[in-house]
Amino acid sequence: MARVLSGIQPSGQLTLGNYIGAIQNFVKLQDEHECFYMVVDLHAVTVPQDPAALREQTESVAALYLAAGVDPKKSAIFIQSHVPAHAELGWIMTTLAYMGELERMTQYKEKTAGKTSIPAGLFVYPTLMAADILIYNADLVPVGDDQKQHLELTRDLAERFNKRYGETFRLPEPYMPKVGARIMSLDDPTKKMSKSNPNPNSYIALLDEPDVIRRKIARAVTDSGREVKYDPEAKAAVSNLISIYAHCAGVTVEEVERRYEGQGYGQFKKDLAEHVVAVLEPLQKRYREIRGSGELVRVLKEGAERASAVAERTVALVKERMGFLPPA
Ligand code: AQP
Repeated sequence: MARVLSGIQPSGQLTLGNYIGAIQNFVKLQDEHECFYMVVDLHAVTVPQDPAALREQTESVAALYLAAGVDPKKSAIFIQSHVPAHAELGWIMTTLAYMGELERMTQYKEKTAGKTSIPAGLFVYPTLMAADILIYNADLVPVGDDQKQHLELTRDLAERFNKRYGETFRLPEPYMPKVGARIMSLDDPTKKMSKSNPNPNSYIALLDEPDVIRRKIARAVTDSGREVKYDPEAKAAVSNLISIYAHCAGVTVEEVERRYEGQGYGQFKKDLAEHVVAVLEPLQKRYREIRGSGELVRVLKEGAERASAVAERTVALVKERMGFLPPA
């Protein structure tokens, strides 16, 4: 069975971008693959986090996985820092990477633009991500388009290791949605929807109340003209809303265009809000039930045990291949 690995940072409230770009595929893949889904808290601290908020968000992300339909009987759900082998292989990957290739990472450039004090963790983030994936010898990584470059680096590091020390790692492939691999901000369609954006009107949080969702969509920027037409170049804002609609209503982009032919943006936006609410309301209900039960503690413990068994084996092999002296 092919193996799948992915994770999300507990660096804020999860957004519809995280859901469409990643979590929907987590659920889709778990029936026919061996899946490992983690909450990547070690990545979140590459920028400063308030300790109480980090604890709350870490639990919240794990509960959202369950609420969205990730099934702990099929998938290992765990917290990255509960499997210390990630940090150990992360260091080893850092020693394989070159400064130049890390400096080329778009996400690093975006997150550090205009800053003078840049945390070193932000710079080496992709080497820890490479370790996260390679430690499970994952075949597939469900991610949004923004993570594709990091995945390419992961493949390069795996190949470098294999060449130097002998065949050890499988080369992972990205698994992305065809439409909506990059959901854009509601207030600026040139930026991706991001949970750490300081403007909450730029994203729909998975836990936003229905009325908040309706208000945010009503306010979302559109393009000039009034045609509901998918054209990411000329009509970036409306195309983004069409992608969201298509995902939430479970229809194609062409079907969305057909439904709103000659109707303008008003009705389209109203219906879009209702489709988003219809997806998120039941998810929120399940989320509240999960948070109110003791289920999460058990799921995360079992998930970490399953993940550790695989991760520790990989790290032991890597260290042996590299010539680390084993403990007596
Ligand atoms: N806007 C998006 N469209 C499609 N996919 C997205 N993802 C994130 N935003 C979008 C996918 O969600 C997964 C988790 O991402 P992450 O939390 O590890 O980091 P990120 O990509 O940096 O996500 P955010 O929301 O933008 O977080 P912050 O603001 O903390 O940096 C990944 O698979 C990502 O592709």
